[in-house]
Amino acid sequence: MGLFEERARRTEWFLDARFGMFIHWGLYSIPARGEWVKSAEKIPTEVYDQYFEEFNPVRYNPKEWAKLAKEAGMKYAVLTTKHHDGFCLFDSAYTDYKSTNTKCKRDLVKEYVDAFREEGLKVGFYYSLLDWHHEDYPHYGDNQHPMREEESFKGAGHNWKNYVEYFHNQVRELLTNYGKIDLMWFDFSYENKNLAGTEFEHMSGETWGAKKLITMMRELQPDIVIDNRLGGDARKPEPDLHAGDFVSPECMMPAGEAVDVLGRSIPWELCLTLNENWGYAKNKPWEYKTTENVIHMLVECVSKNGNMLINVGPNAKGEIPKESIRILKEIGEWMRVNSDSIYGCGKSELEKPEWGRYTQKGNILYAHIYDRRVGSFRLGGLEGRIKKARILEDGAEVRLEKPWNGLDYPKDAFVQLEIAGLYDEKDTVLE
Ligand code: FHN
Repeated sequence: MGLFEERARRTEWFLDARFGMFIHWGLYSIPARGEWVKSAEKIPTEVYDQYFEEFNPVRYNPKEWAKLAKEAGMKYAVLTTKHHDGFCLFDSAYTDYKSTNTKCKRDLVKEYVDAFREEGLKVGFYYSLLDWHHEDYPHYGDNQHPMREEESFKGAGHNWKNYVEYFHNQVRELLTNYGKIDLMWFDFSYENKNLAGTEFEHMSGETWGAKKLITMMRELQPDIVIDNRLGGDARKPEPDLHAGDFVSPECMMPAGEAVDVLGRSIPWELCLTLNENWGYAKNKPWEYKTTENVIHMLVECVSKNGNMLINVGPNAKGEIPKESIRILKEIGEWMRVNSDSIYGCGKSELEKPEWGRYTQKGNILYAHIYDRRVGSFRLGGLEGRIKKARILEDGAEVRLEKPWNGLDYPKDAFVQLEIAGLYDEKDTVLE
């Protein structure tokens, strides 16, 4: 079986799940100015370490997080096991900079895995390739982020080989000590999320020992789904080994589905924040997205064969912000009656209609109607091709006779139709 077929087998659950929870949490939740605070404010390690001494999330209860994710209709979650500041939320044998050495003395990752598995969700780990704490990761001046300066990245005075060995060992721990892990989300930066790996070759692939790392990971967890941020090109007929199993656009909706050079669909996942911040932040009064906005983005991702991973940033006490909880519960209300148009669905062979979007599963078409201020409602030129249509939420029949008299629901409702029995190109009704 080639890498393309292997990728298709591994990502079956991922493509069915469509919707997940991203969780950015760590020491940075104490300064509450976002996860880049150490670099952005040039905080010296000895000052930042006050947060390590103080960290004690007394109200951390991942069972609540897992219940919220499940209630929102999410099928998987991805927790930061280590972000760029190098702090590990798990009991690693390779560092003292870990949650089990803080006041809480807890393996936060283990509790997360147990709680989310108990709720039936797939569990994923985020792991930052950057590490502003490890002595052998080059801290380039104030920036601490030697993205662009190759010469500094090789790190005069740093033993790069040691750092690569360190993070390979930690990945081994994560994939050995916590049971079956379904997804690994390596993170470097926006340069790595595009389709063609990264424009910074020196920060990609074998810089990270990617082939050896992936081989080890597949030995430990043969079915694990891996993202594309180790670099590599997912578009090749035989994708690079380190190109991972899905591409990971961030915060910006792709124009269309991800395809390889042969036009074959590539799994992809849009990760995005609820309020412009990944880590907990109080200093940026940026608005939260509306629930409707998030639902429309989820529908758009699925209509383009993609997933959506929406982020929450718990605070220093271990609680998800109330605003995030409110939005996720409202999304759950919508998913409770419309998830048939999301789970296991993907792009329709039909052109996008002007009044909304289609998602499709087999020969069941779902019409997501955003705006019917068009008077009589037209099913995008499908007249005569539809066997029956029902409003997804309540199963109500939709009249298909002409003249189209529209649907008796509020003028600008966001309604999902289940349209069964489309005729295929041979004009035979598909049951
Ligand atoms: O620098 C990180 C950022 O903090 C956050 O983790 C996002 C999430 O995908 N990834 C990087 C930015 O591309």
